[in-house]
Amino acid sequence: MTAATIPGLDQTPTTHQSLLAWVRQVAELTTPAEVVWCDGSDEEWRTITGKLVTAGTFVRLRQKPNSFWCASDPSDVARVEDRTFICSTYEADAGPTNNWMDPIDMKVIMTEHYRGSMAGRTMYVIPFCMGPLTAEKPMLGVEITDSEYVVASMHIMTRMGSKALALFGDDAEFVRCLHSVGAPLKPGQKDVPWPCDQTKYISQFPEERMVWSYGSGYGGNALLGKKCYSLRIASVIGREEGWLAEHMLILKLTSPEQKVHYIAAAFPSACGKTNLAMLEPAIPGWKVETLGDDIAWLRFGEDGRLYAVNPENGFFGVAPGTGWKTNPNAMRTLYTGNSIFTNVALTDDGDVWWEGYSEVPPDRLTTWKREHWTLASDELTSHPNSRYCTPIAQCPITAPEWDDPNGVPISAIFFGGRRATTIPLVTESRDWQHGVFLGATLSSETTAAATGQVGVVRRDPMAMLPFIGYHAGDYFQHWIDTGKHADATKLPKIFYVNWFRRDADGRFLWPGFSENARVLKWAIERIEGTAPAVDTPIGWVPTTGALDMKGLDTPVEDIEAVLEVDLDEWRTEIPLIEEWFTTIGDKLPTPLHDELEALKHRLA
Ligand code: SAT
Ligand code: MN
Repeated sequence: MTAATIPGLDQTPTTHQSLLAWVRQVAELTTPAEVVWCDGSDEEWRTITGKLVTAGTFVRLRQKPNSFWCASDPSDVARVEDRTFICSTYEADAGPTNNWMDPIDMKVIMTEHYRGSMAGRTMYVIPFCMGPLTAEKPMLGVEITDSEYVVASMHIMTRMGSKALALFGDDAEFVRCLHSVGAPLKPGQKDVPWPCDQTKYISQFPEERMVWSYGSGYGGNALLGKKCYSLRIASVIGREEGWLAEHMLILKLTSPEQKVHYIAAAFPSACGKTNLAMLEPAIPGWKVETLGDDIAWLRFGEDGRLYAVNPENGFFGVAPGTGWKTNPNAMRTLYTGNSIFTNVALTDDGDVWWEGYSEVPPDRLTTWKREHWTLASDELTSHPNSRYCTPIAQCPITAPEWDDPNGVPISAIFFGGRRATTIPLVTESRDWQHGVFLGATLSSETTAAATGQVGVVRRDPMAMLPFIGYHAGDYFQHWIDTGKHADATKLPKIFYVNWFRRDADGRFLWPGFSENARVLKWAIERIEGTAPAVDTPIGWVPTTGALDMKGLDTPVEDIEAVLEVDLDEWRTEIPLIEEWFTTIGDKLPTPLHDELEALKHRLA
C-alpha cells in the first residue's frame, strides 16, 4: 500500500506543515492499515476502550465505573533500563550513567525495525501537552503509536487531542515521540491481547527533542510523555533554559494556623512517594493536598522563588501495598472509576485485587498471568510493578491550584531513600550547595520490586539515575548553578529523609506513613525559624524533643536511635561516596568534591 492510499492519512486536522510531513513519513515507513488523529473526546475513549475489550486486552470492571483490568505479556512489565539509550551526538554528553549510541547508528537500526511494523494495525496520532494547556509556552508533543492501550492511557496521563492540537498553530515546536509495539499483523492474522516484540529500544535524541520507542507496550516505555519527555528530554531543555525537570512529587501542606507551604520530594521506587503525596497527617489540624506524585518541573518565578508544575494529568501508581490503611486517598480516587489497572488480579465479580488491597483476599482470583488462583496458592496475585492509571483531578485531596500554569512556590525539597542504617530520619542541609551534595549522593537499598539482589546500597542521585537525559556531572553542575543564580533567601531548603532506619534486630525505628507528617512539620518549623536542631557533621538534625510526638507512644530510645548520627557508620559511608564520585569522573563539579572533603574533615 502506498502512503497516498492509507485511509485517514489525508484527514489532517492541522495546518502545521512539519507535523503533517512527519506523520506522512512515519506512515510510509510503518505501513499501517489506517491513520487516526486522536481528538481526546469521551466518544474516542469509548471507541478505544471498546476495541480493547473486544480484542481481549481489557476486561471491563463491574465494580468500578468506566474502569478496566488489563494484563500485559509476562515479559513486558517494567521499564527496560538496559535497552534505554541517550543518543546525543557525543558520547561524553550522555555520560557514564546512561547507555549511549550514535544517533545516526541508532536511527539506521530502528528504522529497519519500524519498517512495516504497523502493518495490519491502526496508527494513532496523539497531540498532547505536558503541563497546563494555559501555560505561556505550552510544552507540546505528538506521540505516534500503534497501541490502543497507549491511546487510552494517554487520555488519562496527559492533556491530549483537539485541545492540545489547537495550540500547535502552523509552526509551534513539539517533541516528536514515535512508538510501535513491533508486532505487525499479516492479512487475516489474529492479534494477541498484548502485542510486543522481544527486541526493545527506548531511544532519546535530546538534541532533536525526539523519542523513538520500539517493542514494548508498557508504561514508561510506551507512554512517551512520561519519563522519556518529561524527564529525559525535559532535563536537557531545562539545562539550556535554566530550570529543573525532576522525579518529584508535589504536595501542599497547611498548618493549623492556615499557613501554606508547598513541598517537592524525590525518592527512588518503592520508597512511598505516592503515599507521601497523598498523606493523611497523623497530627491534628495539619492538612496535606496533592499536586503530583511523580514529576515536577521547577522554574523561577518573577519573585525569585522556585515554582513547581506537574506535567502530568494522571497518577500511574504502583498498586501492591496500596490499601485503605496505607493510602486511603488513592483508594478513593480509584473507587471513583475512569481507571486502567495493569497486571493486578481480577475477581470473579469484576473487580481488581492486589497484595495489600484488603486484609483478606477473595477465595478465587484470576492472577495477572491470567491463571486461576485460590487461597491455597502461594503465587503472588499481582506483579510487584503492577500499576493503576487514574486521573489526578478526581483525587479527593487534589489541590485546586494543581492546574495553575504558574505552578506553586516550593518551600522545601526532600530527598529520601531506603536505608537500614547510617541515614537519620531527617537532616537539613547547611545551604543549597550542601543540599545538592545530599541529593547527588542519595542512596537506597534495592527492594524485591526490581530484579537483582535485595538490600544492596545503590546511588540514585536525586532519584534521577535512569532519567537524567545528559551527563550526570553536568546535571550536578546545573543544580549548583541553579542555586548560584538565585537569591539564597528565596531558595527552598533542602532536607534528606529516611523513613526506613532499623535497629540491630531489623525492626523499623519509625512508624512511617501518616506519622511522616511529624517530619514535614519539623521541616516547616525550621523554615519558619521556630524548631530546634543540632549542628552535626552531616547537617542539621532535630533534637530529640524537636519532633512533635504527641499521641505516639514511640519509646524515646527509638527516637534517639532514628535521629542518631553514628560517626562510625558515616566513616564507612565515605568510601562508598568516593567510589560513586569516581564513577562520575572529571565532570564531577569541584564544589561537590569540596563538600565531600569538608564532610571527611568534620568526621575526623
Ligand atoms: O514505568 S514508569 O516509568 O511508567 C513508572 C515508574 O517507574 O515510575
Ligand atoms: Mn517514577
